[in-house]
Order: sequence, then C-alpha cells, then structure tokens
Amino acid sequence: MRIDIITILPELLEGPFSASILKRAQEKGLAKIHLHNLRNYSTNKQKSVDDYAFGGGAGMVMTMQPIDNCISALKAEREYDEVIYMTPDGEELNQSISNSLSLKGNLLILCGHYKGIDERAREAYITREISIGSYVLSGGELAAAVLTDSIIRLLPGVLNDETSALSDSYQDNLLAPPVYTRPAEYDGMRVPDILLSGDLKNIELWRHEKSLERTKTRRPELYKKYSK
Ligand code: 6GU
Repeated sequence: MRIDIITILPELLEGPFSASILKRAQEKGLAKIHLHNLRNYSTNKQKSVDDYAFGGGAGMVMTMQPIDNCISALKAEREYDEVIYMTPDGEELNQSISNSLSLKGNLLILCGHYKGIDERAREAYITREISIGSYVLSGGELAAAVLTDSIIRLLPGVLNDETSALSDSYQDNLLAPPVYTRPAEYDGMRVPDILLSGDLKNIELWRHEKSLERTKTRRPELYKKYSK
C-alpha cells in the first residue's frame, strides 16, 4: 500500500513514521509513505498557502492554487482509491473505517490548517473527510498520523503473532481484556489464578467474560452494538 500525505508541516509527521511498527512496515516494503510539502507547490513569491476568508471573520483559509497543483501532480502519477481530507467536521474515525481503508492500494491524505481549505477544493478533489474525534487539534497532521498508523498495522505481514491485530480492542466491537505478565505476585498483588492454570479453553472464556464486562461498564454504546 502507498500513502501520500500533503502537509505544510512535514516535520510533524516524520517522527511517527520513523519508529517502531510503521518504520518496520516501510523497511519490509509493505507500506510506502510519502510526505509532500504543500508550500513547494505554491506559485507565488512568498510561497503562501493561505489567505483571508471572504466575508470576513478571524482565521485564514488554505487557498486553491497549491492544493490544486499538488493533488493534480500526484494524480497524474497514479490513481488514488481515496483522497482524504483530515478535518474536525469529517466522519469520525473508527475501526471499521480503518479496516476498509487497509484494503486499498493508494491513498492520498490532505492535512488541513487554520480555518480549513477553500470549500471548492473539497468539492473538486476530496472523496472522504475524516476526523479523529470531537476535539480540536492545531492541524490535521497528528490526525493523519493516527489514521495512517491504524491502517498500516492492519496490512498482512506488518504485525507478528505477539502483536496480532485480531485481539485488539474494537476489532469485534469489544474492548480487550486485562493482561498480566511476570511475576505472578508483585508486592502482594496476585495475577488471577485462571491465567496460571494452563487451561486454555477456560482462559479464553475468562478473557471473553472480562471483555464483555469492560465494554459494558466503560463503553455501553459499544456493548449495545456487540450484543445486538
Ligand atoms: Cl482531522 N483535524 C483537526 N484540526 N482537529 C481534529 C481532527 C482533525 N480530528 C479531530 N480533531
């Protein structure tokens, strides 16, 4: 899979993609992530990418010209399955969106800033608008990093058995059960006996029971989806 990300702050995205699972996925050739600095596509002398909003009001708006040039240049090189705009007024990201995007070949992600991008760019180019939750970030970069991470970890071969995505929270609309590691007793606090029993069948039942309990108390709305 290939993910192209258009941003005015590439340095904000370099970190998350150069460590751990996302780094390994790229080294293994399973994912290609390319950052594009929007400013390089601005044709005016100041390399500006924003301007005042028509109609007045506080805050700048990202202009058509650099977005148009950048997206056109990328689209001339390959077809994109989705052109995604990261924006707080988009569809809220969830596991099922990440699952379906992980099946695509080429994704293009545009990070918004300021008051957002000129509405005409949304109409002309964007096929999907995604938010990562009901709070405001200073720009779309951190949200794009979250989205990219959630997609790439699902690609076949990225995770090994120990980190398998199948037992993650949300994968079946349930939160993951509690986990423990050695020592079996720490400062008087003991690991539940069942986990030390070696009885794999009952351990699975116990974990499922704990998942249900957790989901019911912490995320009742998720639990309703699971139980119907
Ligand atoms: Cl995608 N962008 C910004 N700026 N803030 C957000 C967001 C995106 N998702 C949640 N908050």
